[in-house]
Amino acid sequence: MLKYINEIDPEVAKALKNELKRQEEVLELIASENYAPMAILEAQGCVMTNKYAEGYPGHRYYGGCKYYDIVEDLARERAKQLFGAEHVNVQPHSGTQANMAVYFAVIKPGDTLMGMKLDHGGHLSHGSPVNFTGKLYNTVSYGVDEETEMINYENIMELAIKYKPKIIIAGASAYPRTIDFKKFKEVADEVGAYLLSDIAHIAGLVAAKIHPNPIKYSQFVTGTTQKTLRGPRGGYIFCFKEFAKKIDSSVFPGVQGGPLMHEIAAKAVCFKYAMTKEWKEYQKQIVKNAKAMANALLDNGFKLVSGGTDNHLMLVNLSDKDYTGKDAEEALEKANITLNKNTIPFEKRSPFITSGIRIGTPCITSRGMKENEMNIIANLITRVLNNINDKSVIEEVKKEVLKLCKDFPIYPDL
Ligand code: DSN
Repeated sequence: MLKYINEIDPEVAKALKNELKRQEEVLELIASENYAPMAILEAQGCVMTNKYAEGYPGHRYYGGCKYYDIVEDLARERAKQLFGAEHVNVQPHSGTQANMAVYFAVIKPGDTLMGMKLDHGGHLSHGSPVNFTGKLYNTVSYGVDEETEMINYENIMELAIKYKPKIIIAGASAYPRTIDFKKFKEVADEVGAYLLSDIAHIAGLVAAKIHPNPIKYSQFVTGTTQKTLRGPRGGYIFCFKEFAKKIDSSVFPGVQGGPLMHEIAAKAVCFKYAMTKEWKEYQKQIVKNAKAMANALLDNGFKLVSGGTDNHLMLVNLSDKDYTGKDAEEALEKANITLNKNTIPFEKRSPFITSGIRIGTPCITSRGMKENEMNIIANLITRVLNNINDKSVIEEVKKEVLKLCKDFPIYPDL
């Protein structure tokens, strides 16, 4: 493994080997991460990294793009078929760039954009003041209901009527419940706004038809391939046919230059995987595992934001504990359990400290783990957090984590 890197650059080779070991030996619960299958890694490390292919299939600004056209067309056709879309652009380098291309296509600086508050589960590119969206646009944010901790569609309607946004963003990066895209469409229609549904987190569930699909309700749908979809890092934009030209020219030459064609090859492979029966079963298992983990944590005395989960993630509310989200993240990391501290709705602490942790099941499901392992992991988490300052308990849990990881390898061929 890494024959050529070893020869030219032993320092990088060492870091790569250590990272593989780390991934194999850690229970990865970060909700936005996953393990790309070998076929995807192969595509990402292929000769298509060598060439410029600015433009689109059949209309390139460089010669020699015959095979690039084949690969991009395959990615586009598969993505459209998978999600039932009229048009897709698979060139955005990331989810944020996909969102940027949509905004640049249809709204102007100073226009009003409405998205979910970051500390209620939204994403930076949905209007956060520290993001370009917060700097370029007039932003209005909606949150979750204080009592149910779920999206309150009546409140969104009231806000939309009051502030008249040009674009409304439905979607989140830390929301454990089903999103009702039809209701978002009713709000958008009421005020004449565009609807952008950002499915980055839930794309795999949507493609497997276990979460409602926003395609028919939204002029624009953006997402990434690296999360529940289990593909390479990258973005895409679906849109109604009438916006196809606008979106394509907003991506290139609007916000990007040459597409990352090796990533697009990997996206094509990812969409092919996503059409298989096994892959749909895998998506179902992600959700079953999340529910099993949520129930086990509730049984162990933890509070969950909104009381549970419908998708691949949950938010544990630690505000009744004598430790913070940061403390929990650090203690669990010592036991080889990786997750991220996360703000909870109506958070009182800073985003660097927080009163919550976010737990996702895509990675551990990719390892082949099922409900039984979710109970074991929930108990390991509980043992660490109930003994957060006890080094010997953390050491014992780490040993059990290492054993579990060994029984469920990620990359036996590497
Ligand atoms: N930063 C990602 C997440 O962790 O949810 C979203 O882009």
